[in-house]
Amino acid sequence: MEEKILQEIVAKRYGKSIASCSNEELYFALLELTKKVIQTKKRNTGEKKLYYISAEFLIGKLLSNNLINLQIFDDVGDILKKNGKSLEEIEEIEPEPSLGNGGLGRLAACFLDSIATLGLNGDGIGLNYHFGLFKQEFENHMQKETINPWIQKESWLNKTNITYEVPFKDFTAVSRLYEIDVTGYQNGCNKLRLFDIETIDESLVSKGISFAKEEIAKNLTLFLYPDDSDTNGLLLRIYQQYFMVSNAAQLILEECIQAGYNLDKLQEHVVIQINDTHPSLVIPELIRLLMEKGITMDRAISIVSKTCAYTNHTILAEALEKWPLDYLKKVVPHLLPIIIELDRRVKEKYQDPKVAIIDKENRAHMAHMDIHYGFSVNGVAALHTNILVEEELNAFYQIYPEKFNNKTNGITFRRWLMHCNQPLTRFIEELIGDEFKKDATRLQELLDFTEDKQVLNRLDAIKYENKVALKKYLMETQGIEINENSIFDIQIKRLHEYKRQQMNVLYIIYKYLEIKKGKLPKQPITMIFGAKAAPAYVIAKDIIHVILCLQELINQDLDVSPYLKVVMVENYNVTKAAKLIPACDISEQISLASKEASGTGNMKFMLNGAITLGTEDGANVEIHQLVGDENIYIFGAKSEDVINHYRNKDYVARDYYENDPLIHELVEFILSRDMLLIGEKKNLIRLYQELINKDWFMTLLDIKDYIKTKDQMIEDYSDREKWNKKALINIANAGFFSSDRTIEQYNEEIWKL
Ligand code: 26Q
Repeated sequence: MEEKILQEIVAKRYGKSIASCSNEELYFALLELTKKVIQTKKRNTGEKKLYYISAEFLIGKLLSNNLINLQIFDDVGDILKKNGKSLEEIEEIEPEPSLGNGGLGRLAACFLDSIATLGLNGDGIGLNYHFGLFKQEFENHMQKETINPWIQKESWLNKTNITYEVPFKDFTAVSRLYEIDVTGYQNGCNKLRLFDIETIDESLVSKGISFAKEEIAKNLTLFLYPDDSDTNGLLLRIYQQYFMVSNAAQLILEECIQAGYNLDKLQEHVVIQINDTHPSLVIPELIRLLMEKGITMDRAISIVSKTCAYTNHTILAEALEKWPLDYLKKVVPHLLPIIIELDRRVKEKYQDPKVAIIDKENRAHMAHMDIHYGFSVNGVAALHTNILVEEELNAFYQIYPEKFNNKTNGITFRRWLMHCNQPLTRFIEELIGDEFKKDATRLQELLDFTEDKQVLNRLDAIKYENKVALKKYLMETQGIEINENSIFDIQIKRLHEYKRQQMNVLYIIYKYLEIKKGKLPKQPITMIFGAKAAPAYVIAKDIIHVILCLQELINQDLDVSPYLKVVMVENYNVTKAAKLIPACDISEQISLASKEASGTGNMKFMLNGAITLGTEDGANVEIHQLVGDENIYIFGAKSEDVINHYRNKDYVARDYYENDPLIHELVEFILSRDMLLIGEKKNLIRLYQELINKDWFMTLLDIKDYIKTKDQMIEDYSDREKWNKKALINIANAGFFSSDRTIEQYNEEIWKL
């Protein structure tokens, strides 16, 4: 069936047969084919609709994802094979839409997949950034940023004729809505709705990713989260956020009016999920628009408060958005009276300055507005929600205990198992059938095989096959050779001090020095990193520099390189994650306890049979509970300890550095002759100073326990049967982390669609 359609498409487009098309031609033909098939699918509908508003949707490439969900992946693969083509190679042609920074954006993408799969009536709303997260290149052991375009003449985007006017102080922007179909696995479709402005001027970009920030009409949707380190950047963020939510609010109201709903009962037909504080201005904007339609302010506030729900993704104070009123006045003066009134009502009832919307410095706290004027506040893992309730947001919890709830994150198994790890998927099917694809908890049935040597050997063989595939990929893309018989230890995530890539760096130094002294590990180890650092985040970039220097140093060292190898993958993104995760043995989840809200990479690794090396942080806590002490390696200070250190201000990095000879030696190595020969003195010194004088995320507190635990892990790896059993137990217990489960909980407890 598909074969005939594909033949027709290529004949019409290129006047050729499938076999004589290039991969590029076939990619566009498959795009057309997939869009055709989507047209035949039903749209999810209902009396009530979810609008998931998010500044980021890190959807990644969509071709395979859609083919899988439409259940034509295998057929299309076979047709191509028959014609001497490979879907995997064709996929390489597809540009990746990197419309997110990391976890929060990828979560939104997984959620869209699950919402559609569960047949729920819900769309995503966001912005159509022309350039996704910057493309990372390495030059002289440093990160260099360049633009990352993804929109082509033909793409997944469908242009609509929906446009709105968005009023700013100095001009009115005219928007245009684009849509991407979201296919559910064996179910109906929804949409990702991305707003754009037609006056964008891509030629505004000069060197790297710098651009003229003043001409808002020309740059509003040019970039995802531009640099916010200067005033113009910050203002642009407010422009973007208001543009996003004003369009969203207008679209929502228009859809309700078209459906004939009474706006007075908006909450019966609409629920808005506010993904972190980035879309928070939707609250005053909806109130404003309802008032324009003749509804009183009291009523409007009451309606909106029953319609909006807020998800918190962080407890890092610096990531919580507070907008100076002066800035808001420059961009959206018409929202000011509403925000001031919302604040006045709060202050009238509650005198505690901690719960005010507008603080003494005249800044509006977005999260505070969300909590007062939304009906639900959720954290993203059990530990995270507890910390919100007991610490960070306790003053709010005292007022509104009923609003607080937890929704432990999840991942879509369609992408993070079925697509990225086909050998493992097929093997699981052989063992327990394919019900796990719709009901992930069925993976538990794998526990019947924990003593089955044949099964454990097959698991080992699949891991090996995936390692060989990664080896080939790294050779092709970066010209780097790795040893498929070594332990693959992987840390892939945004570069941030709290995630502690620098602690992993100290371990590498430790291992390097050990090997130099003749203490060889039982197995060779390959340490793989993938991470982008925010362009203005100086220390994060210094950490990348150190990793790249170590990569070179060790590579050149003939004593050490047979046993230890460091690889920093360039331009880490969703596509690369899908190639790295199935090949991993050790999953590095080593954030300072209490700082990682959840983590979702940890879940992807577990599902693919890697063993977690982690702190009791975020969802690691829940992984630990599910697999038990035997099947995870936990180390480091607990979150209560960490919170106490901050409270008592009693952590002094320098004490560890001065009093512990090993720690001293490892930190000193950063400024060793060998490192200075390869790297830049300025960058190395800065990181060194940071570690001994500040170390805000307590690397030196946990480093010894980390080294001990990781060494134990490497030791244990040699008992292959025991290790493979751990891997199987991890896979079997990963079902809880399906985003289908997460979305069912959102729906049952918050959305009620
Ligand atoms: C805020 C203000 C100014 C500029 C930028 C920002 C900003 C941008 C992006 C703040 C936060 C983000 C992204 C946060 C994020 O990705 N958080 C992650 O969310 C995941 C999904 O819930 C969790 O698993 C991770 O633990 C959390 O770090």
